Amino acid sequence: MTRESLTHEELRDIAIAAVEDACETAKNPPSDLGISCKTNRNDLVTAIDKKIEEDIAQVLAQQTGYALLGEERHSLSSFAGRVWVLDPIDGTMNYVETHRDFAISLALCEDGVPVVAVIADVMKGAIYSAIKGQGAFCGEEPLALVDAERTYQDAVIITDIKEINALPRLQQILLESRGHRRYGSAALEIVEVAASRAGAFVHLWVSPWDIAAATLICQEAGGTVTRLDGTPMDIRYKGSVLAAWPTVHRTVHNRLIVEPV
Ligand code: 2AM
Ligand code: CA
Repeated sequence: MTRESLTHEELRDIAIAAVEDACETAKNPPSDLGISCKTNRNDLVTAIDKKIEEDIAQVLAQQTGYALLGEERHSLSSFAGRVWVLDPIDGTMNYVETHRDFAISLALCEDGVPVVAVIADVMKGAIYSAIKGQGAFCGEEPLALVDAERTYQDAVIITDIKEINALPRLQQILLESRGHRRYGSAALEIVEVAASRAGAFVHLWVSPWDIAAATLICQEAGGTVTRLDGTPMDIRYKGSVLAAWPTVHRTVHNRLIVEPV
């Protein structure tokens, strides 16, 4: 068997096994997390982020040989062909401070398009996965398709104070909705949309590793994932994200971007 002939199912199983091992690493840290700041005092990395990235990189290199983009230490020269995209801990602030709502997010992309996705909600012990064209799963259970008709007035919306400040029209939408929430892990927040627990996730600045896996899981559950201006999601680039149930997506995009004030 050549590496190119590995099927999406085989690659999903390789990804799930690597992520499950990493969950054990995340749940059993040494007493000193080795915390350091990156771009600012709230942009953290720990020794566990780095260890998980190294461990998963090693397993994937050995079992597949494909290139890896990882948040902490792995860059790419190109997204051509099969490429893994890894966030070893999405929600590092939660890992350090709240001890919940952090994820391990791993996607396989083909020419920049996610085709296999695995996201672990580490503390809940839940593994979400998807293969392009085959639906989304939580463990062995298929995720039900999201309600394409339901409106934002009947939905919780996930967003952050930065977005509320930057997008004045968002405030009124939130007031008309069932309320807003924020968990602090973009991958898990998009999974909330996929699992029908929230109608939309609005974020101004996400990176490829935050959204590669979550985009596929949400789309496979019937959600719509674009940039905030409605242009298609291209996970190769940093930018905004609007992930939502179809009607919620249409109306939130309209209210935020299209309708005149
Ligand atoms: P992280 O924990 O991997 O850094 C919290 O606001 C969410 O946004 C998390 O998913 C976090 O991922 C991500 N995030 C934090 N800082 C970011 C940045 N500078 N660019 C993109 N995403 C960021
Ligand atoms: Ca991270």
